[in-house]
Amino acid sequence: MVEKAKKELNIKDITICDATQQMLAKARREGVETAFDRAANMKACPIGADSACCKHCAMGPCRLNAKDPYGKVGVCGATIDTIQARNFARMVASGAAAHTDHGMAMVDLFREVVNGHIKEYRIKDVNKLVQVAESIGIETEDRSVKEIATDLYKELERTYTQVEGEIPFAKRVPEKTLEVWRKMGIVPRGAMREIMELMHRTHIGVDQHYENITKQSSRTALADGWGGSMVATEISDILFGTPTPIAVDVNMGVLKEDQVNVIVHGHEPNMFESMLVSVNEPSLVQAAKDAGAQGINLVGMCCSGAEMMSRHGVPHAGNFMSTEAILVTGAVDAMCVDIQCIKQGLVSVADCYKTPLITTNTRAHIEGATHIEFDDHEPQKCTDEVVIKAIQRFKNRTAAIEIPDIRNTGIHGFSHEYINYMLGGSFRASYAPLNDNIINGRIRGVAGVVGCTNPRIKQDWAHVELVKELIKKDVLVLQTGCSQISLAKEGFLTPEAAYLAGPGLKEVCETVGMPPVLGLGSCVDNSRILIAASEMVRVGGLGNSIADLPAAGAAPEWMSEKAISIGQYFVASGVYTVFGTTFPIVEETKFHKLLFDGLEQQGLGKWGFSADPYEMARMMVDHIDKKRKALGIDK
Ligand code: SF4
Ligand code: MSK
Repeated sequence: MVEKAKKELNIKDITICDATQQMLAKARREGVETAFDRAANMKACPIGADSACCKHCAMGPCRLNAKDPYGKVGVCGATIDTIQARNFARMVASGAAAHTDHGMAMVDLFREVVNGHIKEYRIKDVNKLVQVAESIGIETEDRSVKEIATDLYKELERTYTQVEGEIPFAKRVPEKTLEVWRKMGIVPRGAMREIMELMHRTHIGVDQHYENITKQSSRTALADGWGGSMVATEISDILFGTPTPIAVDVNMGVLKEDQVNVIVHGHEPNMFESMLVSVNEPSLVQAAKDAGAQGINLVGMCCSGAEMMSRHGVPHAGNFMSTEAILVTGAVDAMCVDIQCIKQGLVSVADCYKTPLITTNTRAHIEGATHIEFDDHEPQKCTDEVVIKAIQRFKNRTAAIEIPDIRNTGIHGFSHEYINYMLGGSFRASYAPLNDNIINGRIRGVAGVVGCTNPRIKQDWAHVELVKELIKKDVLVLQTGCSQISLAKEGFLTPEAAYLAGPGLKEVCETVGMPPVLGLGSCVDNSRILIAASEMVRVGGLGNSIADLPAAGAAPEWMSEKAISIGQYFVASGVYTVFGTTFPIVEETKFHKLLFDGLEQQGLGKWGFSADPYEMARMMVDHIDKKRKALGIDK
């Protein structure tokens, strides 16, 4: 396999990340296979790629013909529209489940901290606690932290379990957006109910109207964006601190040859927080020194990495498509993972370099990895053990070590609160300067560019080219997840990158001293973009709903079902959302017309697709201009 891949792949064609290129070359020399090789050797199934097949029952699996989509139906009679809508719905359900289960774990932790059962974590950001409580109508005046926190826990728990009525953060949705949702019957109840209903509806023989299925997809996705994800972000801020801008090094050069290198990769901040304590534990630091190391070097990857980078300035080594490549350095003494976006392929690469790959979450074991269960009630038990294993591996290093000498310093940690503060003035009114700069045209609009990297497209390339085009056209870019790391590696998250922006955006960046690309954190922190959008509506001058804003979203290299859920909650919130690489749909079907046009006519946003980042930029800028014109601010 690898031999064949060697002939087929030019490393420069599969990633623009220099460090990943260097490591893929080393992997080739050492006969190590990665997802890039497997992607080259496994053509994506064309029927599945078009979402023209169904395996929802044993009368099938059935496959229709994407070239003649109405030429036949499934054995049960399901049409192409039903099949596509159901497949799409199940992606939304799975993605929303991932975010909301993560959010619920954060709420569980919060409850245990508030009732005193967990002492290792505490409420770190009391201001944020008060602010979140007030945003959903909890009385805070003359009340203790414990009283407020207890009420907040009870309220936020409803985000998951509420059987009827609207979830708590529906109160944060701009009135006109909420009105549209109410009219359509898509204001979410608790996520458990929405996901359960969506799975029920997509069972054989239940909901067989693509429009009705898609309505429930919207409701479920909204339970993610304005529910599970938003709660995860807010609780994490309350417990671990709200990020503020901080200079951080990104890229594989953050590994240190003379230190014990521990990588944490995944999505939950609690294990990573505990690891931060463990790597600073004096007895473990001494043990590392006794083993001949200069110290213990903690590094993040993927989304928990993005979160810890934003909060604590922990260096970040790379995004999703670099997680196998970094093991090839030979310098990783332990990779500790929790949930989401952990490739099973890490096991064999880690094995080649005798790096312990350690799973920690009860939901996510991997065959061949070592499992050390993480328990919030005694967090350091797990993370200390990981560090001990890493020290042992350091002592017995045998692999040839080669660390790419590349580090890119950038400014990360722009929470929505900080954007408020940075753009001037008191809370609430403080989005006014952003709105003013949009109204006066210095900033043309705002774009969220987010999401994964995917071996079906040159790693980082579409992210970087898209963002370059957008800022050149005076569009302020907000980023999260792996996309943020793609741009950080290219130096865009620095105030100095303002010179790459158009004249208006450049002037604003230079005045405020901010980068033209603002990094907001992990995938669940896309909820920060929703809150920022709501604030922009509330401040005024840019219409009455999120759909009125000169704004657009994109995930140019997406790969996960979570990305589809995120895309659908942005669309349902009123945002034009453009995906790249591929889209699971047959063009010109009724379902395609619904997603790419009909939803907008119903008062929501709509989907767009292009595999070409320049075309994506054009589509987004055209949309922003269309909204500016509608607002009468196009001159
Ligand atoms: Fe085929 Fe219908 Fe069964 Fe799907 S649900 S596999 S279309 S028979
Ligand atoms: S980690 S969902 S690859 S952004 Fe959040 Fe990155 Fe996408 Fe996973």
